[in-house]
Amino acid sequence: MTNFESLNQSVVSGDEAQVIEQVKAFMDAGVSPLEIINQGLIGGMNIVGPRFKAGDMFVPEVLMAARAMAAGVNIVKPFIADNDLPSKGKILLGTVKGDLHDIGKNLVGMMLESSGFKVIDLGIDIPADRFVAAIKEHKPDILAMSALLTTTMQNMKDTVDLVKEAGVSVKCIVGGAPVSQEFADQIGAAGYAPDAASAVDLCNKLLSA
Ligand code: B1M
Repeated sequence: MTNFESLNQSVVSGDEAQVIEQVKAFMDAGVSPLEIINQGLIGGMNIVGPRFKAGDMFVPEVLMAARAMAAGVNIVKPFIADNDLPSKGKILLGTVKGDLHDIGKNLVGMMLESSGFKVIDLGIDIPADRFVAAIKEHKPDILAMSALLTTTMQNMKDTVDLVKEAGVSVKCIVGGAPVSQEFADQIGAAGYAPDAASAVDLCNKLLSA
């Protein structure tokens, strides 16, 4: 079994150069890109979260960790997206209005891409009307929204409502740390996924139904 502890620590300490070096070494050794992401890079961010919460890490350190993680992801990403999988469907993705968190959303996008979905990522801070305009333009099968703040998750409801009002055909799904299945049910979303891998399962399920 591959030991990712040292890569985890490089992410935590925000050492971008070391993350790049270690990720390259794992790739050269033939370790699966998904394993590098899930256990090495996400594994590192999973340590950062609780430390930030406990006040043991501060915003600049968290940003450095996020940047180091993104540098690692950038190396691995082409090897996942180039899997030559047929497109299973189109997913429109974005973080809702007022919310600038994108690490989890980007992981969801990468996992979806690597599973054969075409992903259109609108980015962060996306208001409901921009989601609806993009649905009209790109005609996705699924709209996947991310929110990391209890305040911004309410904007998912605004988007679901506007999608219904606009009469566009798309399945809305939601995710992000404060979001739950109960919340998804309350706002009339078609589904909820607690993590990136579950988002892939959910999209597979919704599009095969
Ligand atoms: Co922010 N932040 N942050 N932050 N930040 C949290 C979310 C927080 C929980 C930290 C805390 O206080 N304990 C807290 C929210 C509290 C709350 O509302 N419940 C918080 C706060 C308060 C804030 C600010 C308000 C801080 C301030 O300025 N006072 C501010 C808000 C800015 C804004 O958005 N308007 C802020 C800012 C920031 C940074 C810019 C410093 C940075 C973001 C950098 C970036 O994203 N580019 C940041 C970070 C990094 C965090 C923490 C530490 C880590 C988030 C993260 O990336 N996790 C976070 C604490 C924590 O999570 N414990 C925190 C790793 C990532 C892989 O997980 O995003 O959960 P996550 O994604 C998962 C799942 O949730 C799921 O799959 C992903 C992968 O498995 N998922 C989906 C996510 N989206 C999905 C969509 C789907 C499906 C699944 O679609 C269907």
